[in-house]
Amino acid sequence: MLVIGNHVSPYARKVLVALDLKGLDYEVDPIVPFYGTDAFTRVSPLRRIPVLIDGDLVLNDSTVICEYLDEAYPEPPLMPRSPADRARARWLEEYADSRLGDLIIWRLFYARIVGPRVFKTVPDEAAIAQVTDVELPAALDWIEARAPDEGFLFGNLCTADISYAAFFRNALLAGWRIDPARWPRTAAWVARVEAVPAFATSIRYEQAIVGARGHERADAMRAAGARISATSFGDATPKGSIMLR
Ligand SMILES: N[C@@H](CCC(=O)N[C@@H](CS)C(=O)NCC(=O)O)C(=O)O
Repeated sequence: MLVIGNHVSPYARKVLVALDLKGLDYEVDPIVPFYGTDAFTRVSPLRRIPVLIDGDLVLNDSTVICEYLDEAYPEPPLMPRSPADRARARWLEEYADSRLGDLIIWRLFYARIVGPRVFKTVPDEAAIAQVTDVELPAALDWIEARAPDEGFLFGNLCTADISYAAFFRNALLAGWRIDPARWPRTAAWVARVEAVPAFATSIRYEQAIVGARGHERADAMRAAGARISATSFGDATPKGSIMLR
């Protein structure tokens, strides 16, 4: 199997952690999506990571990919068992993917890190403060009421747990940390997810590539021990983003 994507994307990280939890063999093409080639557009029409290629199956969207992995490779399961809990897990994952995606990825991480580095944009500090001081704390209040006292959301680790911990890594990379005095259950739960070996591995790769430029990431990940694909869907110069246009 091939994953196009890298551990600095919370969506790609979710898939990479799921693959490791299931002990599956895969290679990574750790491109930054804005640098994708025309071949990347053919496998990812929104020019987004992650993409999973399993034989002749090409899949987009981290949630779709994780559900496929869980059905095709059921052990260990990454969804709870009962239909009601499965539905709850999907909603919690969706909240993370859409609300935390909007706040942490588009309005914080992209504004502070990706935009200035890739597109030479200047951060709008007032817009960032609205996220860090108002909207993200409100989202944390909502999450805190649902965070588990111990263990994970539904007993065993599931995709939704991975999703939350993945977004909070990007918040941290952009300088925002969960305050354990204000959101103690969330802080402790996210720390438990980060300590799961497959997630801890993803942090090691994240640290290896976070400072590297797009075209240096494959070498940085190879040096850290990852299996990197021989060919790449990435280019040397950015082509742009549907979202940031
Ligand atoms: N719903 C998608 C979202 C994927 C996504 O937005 N990925 C970001 C990286 S964090 C991306 O590829 N952005 C490139 C762009 O929008 O131009 C999923 O769950 O996979």
